Amino acid sequence: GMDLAAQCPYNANKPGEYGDAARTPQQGQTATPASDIATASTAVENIASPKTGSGQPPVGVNNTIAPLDRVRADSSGQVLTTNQGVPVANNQDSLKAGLRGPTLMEDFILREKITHFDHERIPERIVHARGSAAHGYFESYKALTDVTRAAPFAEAGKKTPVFVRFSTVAGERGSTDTARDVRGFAVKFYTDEGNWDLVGNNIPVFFIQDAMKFPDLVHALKPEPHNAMPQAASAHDTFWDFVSLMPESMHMLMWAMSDRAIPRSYRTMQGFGVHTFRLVNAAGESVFVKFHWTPLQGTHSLVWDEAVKISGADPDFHRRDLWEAIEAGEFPEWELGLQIFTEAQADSFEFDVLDATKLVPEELVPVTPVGRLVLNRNPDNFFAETEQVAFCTAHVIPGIDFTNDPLLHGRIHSYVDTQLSRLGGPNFHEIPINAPVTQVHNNQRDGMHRQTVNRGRVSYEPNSLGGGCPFQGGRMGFTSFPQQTFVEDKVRGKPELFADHYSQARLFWQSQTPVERAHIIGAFRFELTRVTVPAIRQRTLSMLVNVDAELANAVASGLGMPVPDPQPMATTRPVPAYRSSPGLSLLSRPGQVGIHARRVAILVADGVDADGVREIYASLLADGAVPRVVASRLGLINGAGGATLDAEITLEAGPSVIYDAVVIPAGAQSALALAADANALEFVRLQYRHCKPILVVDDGVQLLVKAGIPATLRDGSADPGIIGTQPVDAAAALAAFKAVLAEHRVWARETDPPAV
Ligand code: HDE
Repeated sequence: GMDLAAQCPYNANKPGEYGDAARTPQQGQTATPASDIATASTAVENIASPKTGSGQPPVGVNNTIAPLDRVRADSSGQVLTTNQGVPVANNQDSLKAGLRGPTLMEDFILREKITHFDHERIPERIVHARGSAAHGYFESYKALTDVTRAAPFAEAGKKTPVFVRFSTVAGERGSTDTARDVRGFAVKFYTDEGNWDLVGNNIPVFFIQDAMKFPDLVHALKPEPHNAMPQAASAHDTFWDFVSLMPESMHMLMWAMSDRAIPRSYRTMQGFGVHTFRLVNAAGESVFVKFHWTPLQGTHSLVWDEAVKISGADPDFHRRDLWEAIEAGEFPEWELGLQIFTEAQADSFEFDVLDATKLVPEELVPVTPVGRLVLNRNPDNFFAETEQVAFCTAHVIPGIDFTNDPLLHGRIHSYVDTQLSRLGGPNFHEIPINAPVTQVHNNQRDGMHRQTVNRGRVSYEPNSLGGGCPFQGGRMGFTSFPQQTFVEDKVRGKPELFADHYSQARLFWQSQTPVERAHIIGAFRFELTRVTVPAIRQRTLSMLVNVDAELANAVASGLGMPVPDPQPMATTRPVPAYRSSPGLSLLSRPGQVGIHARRVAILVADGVDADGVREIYASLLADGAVPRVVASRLGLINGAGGATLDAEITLEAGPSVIYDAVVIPAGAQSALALAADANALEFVRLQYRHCKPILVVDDGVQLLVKAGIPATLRDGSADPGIIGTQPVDAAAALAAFKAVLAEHRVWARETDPPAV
């Protein structure tokens, strides 16, 4: 059989969990020697950490990991205690007045246990409740001191520890990962000048321009208040009612209806800071900046039918993907790119850079790569780290500053405020995952759950009793950029340029490939089909008319509705006439990065060419892919000629949608046995429908024939994604299969409605 032990997840960054050290009893929390704590607080890279395992310097240990050791607990070899550290003799039975008598009030052990349990849950995030996170580092390619004094960019090769949380927006904490939704991309940099949170999304623009509308947007998006439906979906009346009355959302809707909203993986999404921020250098000079994260894994998405089915097959699809990739040492990476421009340049743009529904086209300001982000360690505890992490747009450091984007200004308030109820008070910065690696010194005191033991009697400034400490940093500290402000009347309103709601929506549409356009049409059709009020459908169509006639026609025809008149424009100014910006298309982004972490199913039954399977398996594994032997049942498979295989998962537990590609090995008996199992027929049909590469060896082709899979495309040409239907050189066929797998999908095969 397969050597499964060799594929067991092993992450060198967590030796304590999976290495030899896992067998050695660990210290419990209270047993931490004081010397340990002192070492941890010096927080330099590569400190040997006795509590993460063997005591050898763990690969990739970073500043956030070492201080967290102070609070890591590992119970191996330890006696069970109460929260007061009292050893517990019996954890099975409550204390009773006789074996059949009532439970006694004095059972403090039972009461402590139940009381703690009763309070295990905290409020979930009002948006972005569902998420997954990982530790890693940011490494600057070069010094950016000419434009910013921000610590992470101080010198070439400088590494700053980070914690990154990805999320969906609409769904509740337990909702499915593959909902059609925007994804959060929040990065906490633990810099040597305090924490900087870049709280972004996987889409570079937003639905609304002003924080005033955010509660309305979220109320419209979330499950409807009377019946709490639908979960994790925008396809319902209240959402489309709201956005069709808010034409400023049109640009974002185009992105949200594109394949960006159904990523293949968190690892294959771009990230964006969205707002225009400021960089400020040591001389106090400032430029504007937009932040871009580009995945080195390529930019790939699911197809909608697949996303829907994955919701049932594996609602943790993205969480699992991120976790498994990191455990397997396939550390995901993103390149940070900056669009840097001056205030004078911004004044010349045909849009307002303070308007978060607009992006700065790359043709106007190129994206300059400045560093890379690597995620190399999974959290030890989901609640302590991923749930309790508090990202706040107010968390900036010297060198990073805000602009007057009215959406950003609302966020600067909101994120700190929401943590007060979510994490229960003003000391959430002391929760280990939120604590900076720099020391905190100020005169803030007390409050719920205070951890710090502040010494001395001075908690005010100025003081003489404490020698004036802690003292103001002056120019060393954060100084707001002295942006010139003009005295104007107080007003509730927007600049005129904010009223152009369609130019960039059209730019986005025009930049998409035909395949991506078809998917956008399909997404609007699906969402508006779920809308029950015809007037809302019609109003949305009237917005689409302003974007593009072909788009509006196609969506209207899918809904069986006539194309309405265009919605009146909010602006009378001439609007910019953009052509296209290829970088806005996922499919035209370079993404040839091999087949790392791609999941490949190998379908087998008795009579299969077991040696052939073993070779293909080893070759895929060697290239970083994740092959799996899939069969009708678990256990031993008797291959042709006496060789055997172990089935790793069944067709029922590992259905088509969770694999990126399928291999049908040689063996007529095996192919025919599989063809008798409807799960196998459905498997290959869905692989075909979802445009996935299919490697078929020799007589294995009988499974494709029985499943009714056409060997040619509609135009009669050979399907470039079905490889090896003829007896060809096995090595050449496998190489061709890998090449198609690296491309991810065979779009030429796609039809609407699906042909198979
Ligand atoms: Fe958020 N958003 N947001 N948002 N947001 C939250 O903060 C808010 C916006 C984003 O992984 C909340 O801690 C307002 C834009 C991410 O923990 C809350 C406005 C962008 C996350 C909040 C916006 C985002 C949040 C809920 C409009 C992309 C998850 C829990 C003025 C640039 C962070 C929390 C994580 C979370 C408010 C708009 C991204 C309520 C008021 C634009 C990635 O504070």
